[in-house]
This record gives sequence, structure tokens and C-alpha cells, in this order.
Amino acid sequence: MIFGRPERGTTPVEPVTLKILVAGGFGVGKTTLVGAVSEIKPLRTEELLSEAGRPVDDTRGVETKNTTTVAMDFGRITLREDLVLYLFGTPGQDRFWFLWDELATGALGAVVLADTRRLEDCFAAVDYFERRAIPFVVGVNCFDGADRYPAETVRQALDLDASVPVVLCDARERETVKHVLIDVVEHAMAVAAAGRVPAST
Ligand SMILES: Nc1nc2c(ncn2[C@@H]2O[C@H](COP(=O)(O)OP(=O)(O)OP(=O)(O)O)[C@@H](O)[C@H]2O)c(=O)[nH]1
Ligand SMILES: [Mg+2]
Repeated sequence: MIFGRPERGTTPVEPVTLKILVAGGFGVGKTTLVGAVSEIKPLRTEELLSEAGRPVDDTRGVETKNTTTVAMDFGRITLREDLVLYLFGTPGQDRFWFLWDELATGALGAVVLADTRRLEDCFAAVDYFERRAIPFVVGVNCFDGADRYPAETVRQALDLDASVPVVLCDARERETVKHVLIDVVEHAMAVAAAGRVPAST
């Protein structure tokens, strides 16, 4: 368990900083998630969805949405005094996919946000991280009015490996988002430890 209390009386250390991506389909709540947990004013690169973009901006399921991320979101959260996460939210729409490789460089792990009303929208993100062997967890963003499914059902629907954590969350709620981020870090550490060759062999 890496999130125990720091020992009293220990001298402060330079925090370890880790980069985490927040990915997923269009309008699934990535910008909302980064904004909910960031302790600095999040950097956002949002543009208004316009009449001109209507043919390519598929807002089914998020009809009240009027902006979209065109480059990235950026935020920061201190999980423990010696552990700081830098959060990079990706743009959700296919036409900005060329930015993903840039954003993924040096990432420890990722959150793939999913909306159970449009689960297929996160297939591409799941595929992206699987191909590059970047550890990820799936955060099911429980939108008001959306049917709730057990995590196992979502895992099967996405055909995820048994080791990939699936966590229910509300992208607007700091505490639930924090748990998702802790799961990413712990999962990434476990993956790294499993891949390490024991010194004695
Ligand atoms: N009810 C509810 N609404 C949410 C939740 N998360 C996001 N929203 C709303 O859903 C819409 C989409 O949220 P965004 O955070 O902009 O989604 P995004 O994934 O960043 O979208 P793109 O960058 O365009 O791909 C916004 O209107 C949010 O207010 C949630 O957990 N519950
Ligand atoms: Mg966004």
C-alpha cells in the first residue's frame, strides 16, 4: 500500500511528480474530472461547439454540451506530500487524435473515462493504451439518469484484461476522482513491479 500516512518527524522530501493522462470519448467528462481535482486553476483549451462543426461534432447523449477540448486540459493534484500528479486531459474528438502521442510521452498511466450510454466511444482509448502497454484504469463516469452497471459488466463489455481496474466515479466529485487517480498510480506500480526481473535470476 503506497498511500499510508507519512511518518511523523521525517524531513520533507522533494515530491515525485508523475504524469497521468485522462482520456476517453467525446463529452465523457475529462475536462470536468481534471477541474474537479486540480489544486491549481486548470488550464483548459476549450472552444465553443459551433453551427459549422455540427456535422462532425456528435453531441448525442450530451446535448447540453456547448464547448469541446481542442488541445488539452492540465491540472495538478498532491496525493501525498511527496507525490504530485500532473493531469493531462486529452481532446475527445477523433479529429484531434494527432495530439495524443505528444500528450502520452512520459505518462506513467492513464484513466479511460467511460459513459455507459456510449460505451463504444472509449474503445479507441482502451485500444490506444493497450497497444502502447501504458497501464490504465477505466473510470465509469456515472452520469445522472444513466443506467448503473456493475464494474464486472463494464469489464466484459470492453473485453478488458482481468488485471485492469474498473472503478465507478462521478467526474464532478473530488473524492471519487481522487480514488480513481490513486488506483491508476497503484495499478501502474503493480504493472511495473510485475515486469521487473528479480535480481537473483
Ligand atoms: N451529470 C453529469 N454531468 C457531467 C458529468 N461529467 C461531465 N458532465 C457534463 O457533461 C458535459 C461534458 O463534460 P466535459 O468535461 O466537457 O467532457 P469532455 O470529455 O472534456 O469533452 P471533450 O473535451 O469535448 O471530449 C458537460 O456539460 C459537463 O457538465 C457527470 O459526472 N455527471
Ligand atoms: Mg474536454
